[in-house]
Amino acid sequence: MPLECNSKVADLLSEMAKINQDALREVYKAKQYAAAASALRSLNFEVQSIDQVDVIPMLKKRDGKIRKYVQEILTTGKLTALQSLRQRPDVKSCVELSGIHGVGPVTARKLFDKGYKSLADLRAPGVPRDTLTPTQWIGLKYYEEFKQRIPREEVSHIATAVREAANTFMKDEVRCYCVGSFRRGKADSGDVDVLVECRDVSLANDLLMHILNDLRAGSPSPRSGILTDDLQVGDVQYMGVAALQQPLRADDQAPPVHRRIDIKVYETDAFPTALLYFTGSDKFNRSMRLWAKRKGYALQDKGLFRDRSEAAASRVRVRDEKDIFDALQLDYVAPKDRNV
Ligand code: DCP
Ligand code: MG
Ligand code: MN
Repeated sequence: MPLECNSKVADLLSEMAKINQDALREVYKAKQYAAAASALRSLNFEVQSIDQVDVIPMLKKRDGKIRKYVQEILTTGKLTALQSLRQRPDVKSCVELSGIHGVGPVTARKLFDKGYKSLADLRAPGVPRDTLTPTQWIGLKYYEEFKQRIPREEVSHIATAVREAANTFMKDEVRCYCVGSFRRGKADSGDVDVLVECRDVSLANDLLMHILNDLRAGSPSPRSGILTDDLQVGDVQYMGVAALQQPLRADDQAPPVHRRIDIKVYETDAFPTALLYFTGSDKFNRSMRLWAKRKGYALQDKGLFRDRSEAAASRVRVRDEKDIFDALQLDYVAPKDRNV
């Protein structure tokens, strides 16, 4: 259970991080704010006076800026530096524009400099096609929908459709997992992540194309129309948009919400490491990768390698996630415990 006061301080610091990342393009500062916020969130006691933050090394220095901000929030409940940043028109615009899927901070700033200061400006009639890439136009179209969290039940329905599509390609069942935050047990997710196994690596692209065609409008399958737009179609990786064709509950009148979906196909040998990687969290991955590196291994989505060369010959044979933990002399961590 997060502690109320700590999360209030942390939320304001997270907003500073976001503004530094998306609008000011101060990447280093953004990381500092985010790190301080996450350290505060992980404390097991409520911070009431500034001396108590001494347990966080990066906040220990007396004249540190973030420490002073924390102090201000603790005593006044506000952060004036943040309040004035929020008022700046360029900051407001860049935060809004970089919320469009596919628009990074640099593009957001360019759009702002060209005079596009809001979503509404980009949605106005007569905006030239080449103002955004095709992917960014789709991001703009579904801006509000992509911002909504996806309930677990809906994630599961969309992933099931992908699994059913995959299983019409091969005679034997293929392994198909709904990964990301869903597999870590979260009640809702930001997108739908699906990992599909292909036993014959030479058929991986065929399998992915088969799945996509099965789910697109106009296919004869009962799942037709679930995929509504493509963002990026790679050989074995797909990023796109999905929407359920029927509401989850019969009495639900609202039209289906468009969701971000990622589908990835991996060969059997790489499947366990891909499963580990795409289950995350990204922080959990970072610490496990670092651990592997210290032991002389290279841990990637494509495999666990005995040395840094990542040559096929140095690939460690793993049949499941447990084998990866074993090889690295780690106790197995269940997906629900990887939410670090
Ligand atoms: N991943 C990673 N590093 C990245 C991006 C992704 O290690 N830079 C891995 C870990 C993630 C997984 O891929 O858990 C899926 O990426 P998502 O961005 O979909 O993140 P989650 O599914 O964890 O969260 P969300 O609910 O926001 O989708
Ligand atoms: Mg996800
Ligand atoms: Mn994803």
